[in-house]
Amino acid sequence: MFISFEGTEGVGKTTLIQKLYDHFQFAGKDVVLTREPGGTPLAEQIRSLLLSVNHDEKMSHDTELLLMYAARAQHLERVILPALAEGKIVLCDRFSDSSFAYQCAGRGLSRDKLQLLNINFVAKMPDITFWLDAPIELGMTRARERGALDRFEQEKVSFFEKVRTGFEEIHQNEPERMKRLDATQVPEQVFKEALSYLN
Ligand code: Z5A
Repeated sequence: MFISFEGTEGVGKTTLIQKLYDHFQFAGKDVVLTREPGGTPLAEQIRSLLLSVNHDEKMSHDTELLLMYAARAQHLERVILPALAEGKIVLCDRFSDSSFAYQCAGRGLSRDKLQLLNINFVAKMPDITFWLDAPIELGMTRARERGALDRFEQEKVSFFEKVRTGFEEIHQNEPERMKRLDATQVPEQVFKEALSYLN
């Protein structure tokens, strides 16, 4: 089973994934925990490029989109597809829904561009996606206690509001795959809600 986790920053994706990882391991399942952008050494290098604020020039939106998919292609081929072929459970912190929410809804890139990339480079979509939803300010407050902000975290609230609308749109279009979790709840409750969809 391929499970992805989506949402705006600081909503608790990493926290939930860790709980589910522990849960599956305790149950004796073979489980792989991974993330995007990243998940392989090469894709992690692309992640560094994407998140770095130390570029001398502004990264174009198209470049950002293509780097996301370059990392994803590597990640799918090297990690996700082999793990699924071996019958493992894959827990992935963000996947292509993030590209729709951030690069299309957030940055304003056309859906046609994204669709072209998905059709050609995404051989497998998640079986289930958890969208952790919470007001933008709540996630920002949680996440920003960590310190230095990456290139995405430096965006304004209005950008993240658009991103949230993007996730809402996917949820409306694909309610069977994308489940909305109320991320304002305490972590234990978010975990229980997620489990209820898996049992
Ligand atoms: N991006 C993109 O644009 N396009 C793409 O296709 C992809 C990604 C794949 C990096 O992602 C950036 O890449 C991302 C979008 C872009 N940028 N942004 N924003 P990332 O997933 O690495 O970055 P992130 O979203 O900023 O992750 P995060 O800040 O680590 O958030 P999180 O994993 O959802 O939250 P957390 O680490 O579990 O929790 C944050 C804090 O809140 C922490 O102190 C927890 O202890 C606390 N927490 C967690 N849950 C709770 C609850 N329920 N109550 C109270 N406190 C909580």
